[in-house]
Amino acid sequence: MILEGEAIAPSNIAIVKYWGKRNSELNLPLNSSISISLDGIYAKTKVVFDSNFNEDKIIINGKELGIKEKQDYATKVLNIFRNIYGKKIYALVNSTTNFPESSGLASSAAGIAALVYAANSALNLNLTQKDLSIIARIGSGSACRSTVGGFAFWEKGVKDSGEDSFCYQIFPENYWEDLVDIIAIISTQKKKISSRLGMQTSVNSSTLMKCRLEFIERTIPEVINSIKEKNEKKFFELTMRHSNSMHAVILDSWPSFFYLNDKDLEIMRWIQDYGKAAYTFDAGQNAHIITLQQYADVVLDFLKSINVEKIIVSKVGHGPIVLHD
Ligand code: 2P0
Repeated sequence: MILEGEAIAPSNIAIVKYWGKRNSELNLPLNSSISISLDGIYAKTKVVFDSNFNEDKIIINGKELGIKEKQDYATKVLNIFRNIYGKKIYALVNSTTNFPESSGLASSAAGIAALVYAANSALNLNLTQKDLSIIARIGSGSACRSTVGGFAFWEKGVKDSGEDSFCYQIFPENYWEDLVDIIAIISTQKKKISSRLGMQTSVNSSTLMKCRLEFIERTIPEVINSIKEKNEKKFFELTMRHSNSMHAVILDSWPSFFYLNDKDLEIMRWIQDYGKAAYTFDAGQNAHIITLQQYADVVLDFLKSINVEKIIVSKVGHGPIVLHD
């Protein structure tokens, strides 16, 4: 028996960031987070369940994953599907991103979100977006936010089971049409400390973590409101403060690590002086500069003047799409 499904899902950039878990097995976060699904930056994942297979095989951008890598992400997700389906049927997963792996953009969120949609289609399970976001979250936390388009809200939840830690859309992709994300690829080097290890180190050691969690609780309604009202000044300010807050916690962690470099600091200074854009950085050196279409050229001219490796311009995009032949 062979069952196939294929889907695409967007990458996302967090405005309110996920940095710290209360449960590592289920990827239950310490705080709720908010992200933007990115237009044109996506993963395409095909899954083939075959009763003749005796193990899962995962290929990402042409490279087969080793046992540990596959168990930590895709196999965890496939095990949940096998449980729901009620049969031990293994799969071949082939995932590609439309952006170069070397660009330093995270591919796991998009890849896993596409995998859950592809598997749901292959096994004909008709699970809801909410259910799929929970399964994606177990694969990789931020993947749950790639199960919707537009502006995504990942509810941290309070239950140990994780059933109330899921993601939903708060505003659709066409809500704030002139918002753009200009991604400056600063370095294509793989980061030394993974997000998974980094956030655990922060949970174990950062004395600032408690303040950050209070800051997030207090300002999440303000972030949502700034999007609702398209209040760019407030939205830019909060975006930068949430990025700063995460990187402050990271710097405060021990053993110490830090993702930002001199060029990033130069970008931060320039954006703050410019006043019509926001920077936000994930666990890496690449800058996401959120601004409005009418200011994009000024930002692009600045980025060209400091010689970044590559620039990608995106906007708020749609959610996953299941592909049919
Ligand atoms: C985020 N990041 O909210 C934050 C900002 C990185 C910095 O979510 O262990 O790959 O698989 O749940 O989702 C990256 O962490 O971690 C991340 P796991 P994940 O986008």
